[in-house]
Amino acid sequence: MGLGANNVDADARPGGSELLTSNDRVALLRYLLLMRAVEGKGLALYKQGKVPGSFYDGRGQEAISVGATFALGPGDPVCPLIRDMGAHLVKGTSVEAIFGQYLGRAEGVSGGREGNIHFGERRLGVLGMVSMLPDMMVVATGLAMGFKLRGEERCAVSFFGDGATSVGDWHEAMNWAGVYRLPVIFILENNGWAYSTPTNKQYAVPPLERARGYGVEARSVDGNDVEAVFEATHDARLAALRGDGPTLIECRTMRMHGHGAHDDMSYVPTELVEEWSSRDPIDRYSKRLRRDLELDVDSLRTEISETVAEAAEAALAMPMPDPEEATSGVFCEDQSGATLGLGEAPWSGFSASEVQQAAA
Ligand SMILES: Cc1ncc(C[n+]2csc(CCOP(=O)(O)OP(=O)(O)O)c2C)c(N)n1
Repeated sequence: MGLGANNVDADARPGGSELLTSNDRVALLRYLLLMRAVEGKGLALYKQGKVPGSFYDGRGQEAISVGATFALGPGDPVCPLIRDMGAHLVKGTSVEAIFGQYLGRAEGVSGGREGNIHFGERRLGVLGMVSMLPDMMVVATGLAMGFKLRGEERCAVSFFGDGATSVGDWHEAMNWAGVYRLPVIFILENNGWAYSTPTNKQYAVPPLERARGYGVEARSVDGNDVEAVFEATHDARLAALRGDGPTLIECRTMRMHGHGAHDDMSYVPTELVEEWSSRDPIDRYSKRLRRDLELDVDSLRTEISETVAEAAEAALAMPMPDPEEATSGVFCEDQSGATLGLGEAPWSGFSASEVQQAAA
């Protein structure tokens, strides 16, 4: 059986995070709505036969990649997986480029070489994922090792699911990060299922306890509360930059769609899905901002769906890639394109001078 919805109710938390201004909170809701709208439209295009391959999304888990990435500085790279479109959006990947990616177009992020999984804009500090789970843990740990050796004030972030915690590389990455006190944040999206395998068939000792066994600070938050995820990541980042080492943040959540569009999730009990529907991260945050800021959420939704519809139209008009180009960029022939650049850092807590300093 997967996770029950018996954890703290975010609606009960009055006020929200003191680290966030009203504009920050609206920005968070905007990213949440954007992620859902982009993936909803992507799924519709897939069902129309316009997206090659399969289609994967993070419905129900939006608060995790959005909240965590919002806490990061421009120089902090992220390693998102298939549930983490929010990381791409917060770092600054354009919605048009994402649709170009879905549709395999020349102006998609990977120039039409891939579908909706293995892509990332390195110039924004986003690494395209390696599918073998949990290899991006090792990549993020290696990045953090590099930052430490070079004395750079940056931390790396890796997202992964509960299933990834059962594989050997997870343990090696945790152990190495713990031993060398590396500036890395491990974001565990514990949705109770690894494809169709529930967590009680996945591990005997919870990931938090295993993390502590490797000397990694570990905490658990409500993954459907975007501000809780933001705060936990903010704290973990400060600890990493202070030299206090790695943190694992378990975000308790539920995947509300199948593993991919081909999976009807019939292995998940209906009652569990219903229970989690009432804890939808976007509905809850919309309710809070209507209450706290008297925000007109409907107008925001309309604006976002228009943006998304226009971006999808623009991508449908993009050319297909030139077949002659298919093998270019497969191997690293030119180091200049391989550099990890600076992403956007929209949180108001980063002053303009901090962002400039990172760029210098
Ligand atoms: C080493 C390895 N084995 C199997 C797979 C196939 N696979 C892709 S995703 C997945 C389930 C992952 O579950 P989890 O990490 O809990 O993430 P979730 O799908 O729940 O978001 C599996 C088995 C893989 N990518 N890598």
